[in-house]
Amino acid sequence: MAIERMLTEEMPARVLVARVLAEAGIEYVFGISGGHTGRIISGLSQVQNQVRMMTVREESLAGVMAEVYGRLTRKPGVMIGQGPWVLGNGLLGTLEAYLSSSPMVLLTDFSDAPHFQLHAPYQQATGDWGSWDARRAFGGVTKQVMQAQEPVAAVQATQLAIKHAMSGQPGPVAVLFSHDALAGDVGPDSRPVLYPTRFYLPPPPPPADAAQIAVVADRILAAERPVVIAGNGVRIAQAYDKLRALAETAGLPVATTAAGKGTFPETHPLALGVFGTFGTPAANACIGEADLVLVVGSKLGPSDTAWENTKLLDPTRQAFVQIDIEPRNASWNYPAEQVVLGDAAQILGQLVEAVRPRANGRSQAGQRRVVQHRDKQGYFNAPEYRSDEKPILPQRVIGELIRNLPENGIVTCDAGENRILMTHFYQTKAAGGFLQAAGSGPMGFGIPAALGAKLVHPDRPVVACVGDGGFAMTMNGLMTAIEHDIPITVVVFNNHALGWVLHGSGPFAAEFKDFDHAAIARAMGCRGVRVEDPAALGPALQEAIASRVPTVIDVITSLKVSFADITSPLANEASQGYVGLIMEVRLPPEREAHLTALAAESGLSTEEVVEEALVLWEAHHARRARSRAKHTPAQAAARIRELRKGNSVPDGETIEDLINYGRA
Ligand SMILES: Cc1ncc(C[n+]2csc(CCOP(=O)(O)OP(=O)(O)O)c2C)c(N)n1
Ligand SMILES: [Mg+2]
Repeated sequence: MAIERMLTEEMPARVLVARVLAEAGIEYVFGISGGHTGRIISGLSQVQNQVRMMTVREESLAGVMAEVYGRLTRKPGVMIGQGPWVLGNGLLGTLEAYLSSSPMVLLTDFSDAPHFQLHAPYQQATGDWGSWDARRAFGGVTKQVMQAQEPVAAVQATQLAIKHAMSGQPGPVAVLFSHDALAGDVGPDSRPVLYPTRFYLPPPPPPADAAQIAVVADRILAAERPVVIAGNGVRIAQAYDKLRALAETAGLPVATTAAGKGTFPETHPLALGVFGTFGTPAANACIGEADLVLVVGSKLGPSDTAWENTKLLDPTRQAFVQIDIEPRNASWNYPAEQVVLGDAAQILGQLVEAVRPRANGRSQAGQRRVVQHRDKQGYFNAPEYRSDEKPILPQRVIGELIRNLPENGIVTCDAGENRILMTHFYQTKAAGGFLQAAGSGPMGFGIPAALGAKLVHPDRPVVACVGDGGFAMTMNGLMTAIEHDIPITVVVFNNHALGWVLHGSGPFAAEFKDFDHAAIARAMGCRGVRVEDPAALGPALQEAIASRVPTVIDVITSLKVSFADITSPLANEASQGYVGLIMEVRLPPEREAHLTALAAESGLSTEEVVEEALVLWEAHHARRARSRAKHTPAQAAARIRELRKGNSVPDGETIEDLINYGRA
């Protein structure tokens, strides 16, 4: 059948841009009107029954909501707004989409004024003298930048942006509209001719070559200790079911990357949880002894792989098979014996069929290996899940989330120590139940991510888990939740600090005052409760989920557990002093000699002295932050008296001095 033209009559370009989105099946546009994009938004008013405009309170929320919409639906999430603010404020989600391969389209503008372009009108982004350069700026953080200078191009660029965002490895594409592009009309006889948007939606990639699938199936069946590493690519490809089918058919234990957490239920008898730097010891043990590693949709970045510790992953003793949509991701950080390029869902489906006839008994064998590792290393069974301590331990908060969220619940994470603890301790019950930034790690991600996830899955309870730092960055998302009736729950791990920073490099510039986030939420029209008693947390969660009103639960949490406590020894061993992720103590050179002397005098190792200094430093911090550290001031004083005994601390040294040894 012949292909029809897009238009039968003349229409304004701004309306056609909106129509393209509707034709692509995109249900939401997130943003704030500004510059020339106001015209597109007025165009959107004409397709309201298909595309809903979600006005947010700040562009960073629009960016994250769009990114998450793209990640969960495979359709581009659209952010709209004026150039400078989509670039600057909206960067959180754009960068995340760029690094984690989420399809996204940015509809933004040059803020140019016709005739005056060379005289640098206010806010102009053409790159001419006196204006800023949107092409260059967006070029560094998107897959592609398109520009539209006249009406036909406005429509065409929108169609092509959708195509580019979805093709191959997905990502964000920016469309920069000039004033003139949105000011005119387009007719059926336009040059070039416009065609309906469905022809620009990329077809699914072709299936993998059958002969190669057969080879990979043979390798899987021949392996004695095969294991799967599932990454965020499984989520983008919506391959949850196929992953599960392959794991069950071939008896493959499944670990995920941190970004891939939530692609395989961690309650499944073949699940190992997250592996690597902040992973479960069971996952790391099983992967370390694997003879075949099937990597699905993961770049295997060093921060995931315990800094490429060869005790974990080592292609000289393990066969790697890698499934990826992007050739440049395959055989990148680890050489793979077999690379299967294509769509993860499709390839996993092909593999299921190929192994099924010969997979007898494999499922049981895989489960036995998982049980062994879980029994030996433990698996989501930390006693702290039920700790009654006050302030409440983060593990207890996570335990309550596990116990009180229904099977289909979704949690979204922010950045910070709370995210690392969630990654390590939270046990997902269903595929799709966990979402965190996969590429970058921005604070302020959790709330807009929950809003985006709730729009995609209105029938699943969605809980954003955020730190007090991250909460403040995007708490205006609660206004959007009220305005657009998006009933999410927000759990604040309120430790009055940038916990990650505090445990990484000390309390300087890392402490916060106590704010009543529940009261802030109530003032916005949400429900808000503060929880200081661990026993009150479960009921608070139950009520929040049942209420169907946006709710903030402000939980006063302890700083007692640090990311260092759950960092895999494999990562510490291989990090080679990588600063910023692995807690380490560096001393200025003049202190180094003193430390050695102190160690010699005290009979302790230098490591022990440093450890002691750190404890004292925490105690010092604890005094100021009302005792939330391992040692009370009294215990700390006793300890330093002990050190002073036997002259281990030279006269004239103050506690303050000793404390300072622990500081970078
Ligand atoms: C937007 C942004 N700014 C700064 C950082 C660096 N950073 C990572 S974690 C963190 C501390 C987060 O504090 P909070 O949200 O209270 O969580 P906690 O670590 O206390 O659990 C900081 C500053 C970041 N990741 N993102
Ligand atoms: Mg905090």
